[in-house]
Amino acid sequence: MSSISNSRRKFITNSAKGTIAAGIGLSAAGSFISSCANAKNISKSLVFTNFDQQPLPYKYDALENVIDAMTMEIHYSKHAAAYAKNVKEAATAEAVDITKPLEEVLAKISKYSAKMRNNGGGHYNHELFWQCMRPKTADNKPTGKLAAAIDKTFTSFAELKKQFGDTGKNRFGSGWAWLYADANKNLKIGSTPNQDNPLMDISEIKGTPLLALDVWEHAYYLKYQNKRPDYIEAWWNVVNWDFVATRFSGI
Ligand code: MN3
Repeated sequence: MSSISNSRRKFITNSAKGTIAAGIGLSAAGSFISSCANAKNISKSLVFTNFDQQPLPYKYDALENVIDAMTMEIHYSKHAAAYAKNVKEAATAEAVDITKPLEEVLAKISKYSAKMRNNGGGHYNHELFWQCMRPKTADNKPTGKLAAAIDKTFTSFAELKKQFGDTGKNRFGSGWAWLYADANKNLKIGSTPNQDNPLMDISEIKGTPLLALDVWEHAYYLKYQNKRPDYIEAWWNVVNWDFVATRFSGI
């Protein structure tokens, strides 16, 4: 009797776990679909709800050959989650209306605290970074108007990769490499330190971010250790050029 009860209990527990796992799978699929739908609608703005961290648009192991699952999990659920939590704290302390786009705060970041600058930038940069990636595809490269603009500006996609890669490699310490559009809609490549970005009024480079690469050690150290150039070279395989093209068409 007792053993029947135990196996029944075990069955129920396992069934519950199965249901939860299936739920997570569906929810991840749903958020992936909705983020694709959102990507069609966004132009300059990323879609946030009350500065909340959005669901990752793929599973932790989806980029495994380029970014290992443990790095992705720690990066998303620890580092990026902390920026999201802390920017909301800063927003409460500094009476910021979190129903408005975070971009509006970043554009006037010189008027806010260092906590807002570091965590507002951190939150925005990571939300953009996740969407700038997708599972590895063969012959991954930009197409259409974006490809034409890249050829016009940099002479070739290979040259864009070289300049962007060098910018990421040469960022001393922690920071980001960017492909962005300046006020005249010209494509530019640049880098920012820490969690700054081209939307910020204090930034040396200014414009609309199109493609973001995190070159903080936490983004690559478990798999690549000190070899940041290897991480950057591999990263081109998972760039979501459709997302970048959508942002480019919206500026
Ligand atoms: Mn990071």
